[in-house]
Amino acid sequence: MKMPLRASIPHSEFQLRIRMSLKVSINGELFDKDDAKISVYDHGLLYGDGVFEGMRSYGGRIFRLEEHLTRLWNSAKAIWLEIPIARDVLGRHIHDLLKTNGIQDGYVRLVVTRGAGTLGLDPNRTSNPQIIIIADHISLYPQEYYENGLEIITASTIRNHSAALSPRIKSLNYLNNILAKIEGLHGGCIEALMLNHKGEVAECTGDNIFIVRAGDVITPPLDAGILDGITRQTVIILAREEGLTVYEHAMTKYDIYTADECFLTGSAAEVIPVVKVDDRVIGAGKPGPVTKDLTRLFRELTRSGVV
Ligand code: PXG
Repeated sequence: MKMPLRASIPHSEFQLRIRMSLKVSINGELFDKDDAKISVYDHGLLYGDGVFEGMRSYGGRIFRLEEHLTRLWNSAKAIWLEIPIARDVLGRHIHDLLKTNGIQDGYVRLVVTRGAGTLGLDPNRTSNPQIIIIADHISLYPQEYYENGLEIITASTIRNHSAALSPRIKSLNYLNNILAKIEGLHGGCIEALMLNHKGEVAECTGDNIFIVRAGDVITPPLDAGILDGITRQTVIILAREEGLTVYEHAMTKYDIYTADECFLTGSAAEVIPVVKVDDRVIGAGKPGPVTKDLTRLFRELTRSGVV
């Protein structure tokens, strides 16, 4: 017998779900998650014309908010998009939304689109940029990956050529990375390594990459054509504070295959070990000591209340 949908949810739980409905902010106005909508004429949708940030909150505070806002404003400037709100007001809106949604340790997606326009590329024929803030619960990589490490493959899709679209811009045009991600998924991997147009290692589809060799920490430089990751910046500082030497060096796949350790960094993933790349076992095939140290230090920092 078919039961009506609501009958299957105990009354109190149903009420709880209603009360817990997440709010989404669009231009400072709050909407229920399911009612938060923007125009199908928005150039963010029609052309990927816009910028975004993905941030973490710990204990209800955004980690490295100022760095994220700086990157957002720089991304916007690079695409001639003026963000029609003051930085500190936007920061307040983000924290207010976390509070409204009752989120302590969560994920915030900040999106600024070019706005609704005509069916043509011309950004002058769009209305105001739309500022969207989504504050939701974080879905992390499964814990087993942190314990045993990830396996990744190199995608054939290369990172955007810097002269075409700078990878420093966190734009709504993520197809380049999505194609690489699909290649990874087809190979049974949740992340994929991307090279640049010179064949050097750039980064993964949503994470920066590091290796450890003879105790030194090495990561590709920004001019390898990568996103200036905020977790990457933080891990470089933490490693140096630990007395480790950190190099920002161009590297090839060979350097990864022959490394002692490898790990990825990103706001969502934090620090996550990699133990196999293109079927080559990295180092001892399990998360190495430097990776473990940096994972712990990053966790301590983010859980310490430092923003
Ligand atoms: N490289 C790329 C290409 C990214 O998109 C990072 C590195 C890491 O940067 P941060 O500043 O987070 O340390 C990113 C950002 C997601 C998601 O939903 C994650 C990112 C981008 C888009 C979506 O998991 N990571």
